[in-house]
Amino acid sequence: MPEGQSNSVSLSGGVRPETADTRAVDTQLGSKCERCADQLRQLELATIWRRRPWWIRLRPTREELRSYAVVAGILTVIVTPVVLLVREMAETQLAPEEFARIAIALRGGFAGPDGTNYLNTVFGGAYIRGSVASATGHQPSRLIDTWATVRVPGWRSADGTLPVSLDFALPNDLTVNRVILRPHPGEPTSTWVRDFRVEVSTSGAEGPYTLLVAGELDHAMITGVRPSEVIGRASEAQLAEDRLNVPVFDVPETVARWVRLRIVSNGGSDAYTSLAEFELLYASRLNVSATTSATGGVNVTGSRRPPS
Ligand SMILES: [Ca+2]
Repeated sequence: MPEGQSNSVSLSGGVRPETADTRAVDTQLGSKCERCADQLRQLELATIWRRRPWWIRLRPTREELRSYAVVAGILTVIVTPVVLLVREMAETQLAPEEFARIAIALRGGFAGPDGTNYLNTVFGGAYIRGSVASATGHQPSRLIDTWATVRVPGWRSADGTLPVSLDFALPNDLTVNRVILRPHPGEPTSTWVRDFRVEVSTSGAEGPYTLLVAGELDHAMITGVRPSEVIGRASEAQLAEDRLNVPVFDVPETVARWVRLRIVSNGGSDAYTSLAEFELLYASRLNVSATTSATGGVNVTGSRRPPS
């Protein structure tokens, strides 16, 4: 055998002399077989993947898991603050004034069936001072929170002292022509305000004050439901349903900035005096029949609202 050659077995089974050419051919055949083997493995894997059991088919792929994680992260970022806000709102007890602000916003304005009440806190009215102490939880601000329902406490004096003087301020000079005093439906009628005077001033909180109306709240003219105490939250409709029907006191148009309510007598109680709401309003198209008195105001005995 010449040098540089070796024997190898040929495909025909004979002995083939190994040369540089035969080694090159073997190398090409070997690489081609490796590619064939890879393709066969790929085909086998594809067949196994297609024939995989159903429970394996249900398993998410890594890419799917990554997508799910991204979506879950986005939802967590968006939903968590909303959930916390809703929970905080559900646990927050709204003050009557805040509830009134929401109710007025939902109603779309301050004007109600009796006119526009300028004295409520949402409009800008404020309590200044009183001549007597008030009972705990029944402060004078309850007189201008818009509510006259058994579900919201009203004002109570600390004792039976009479007369009582309570001063308030409007947000600015405003023309008014109606006064309404709403008793609290949950309070004994003996504590309800009976004789009263409303005086107004444009000079200052110290006065001088001019009589706007001296009236008697005739309890016999007050009608409506007087439910027993209700516990728990209530919607605006429920808050309004036990509001009593009360007389209104219509007066000539008068400009006012400071307002003094003087409660002269009540229904006979010597324990305390109560009132749910004190309203000073402007109502359009009034038919005012009151007579101007010598004091510059009018004396009116509680009369029902004129027909509209
Ligand atoms: Ca009230």
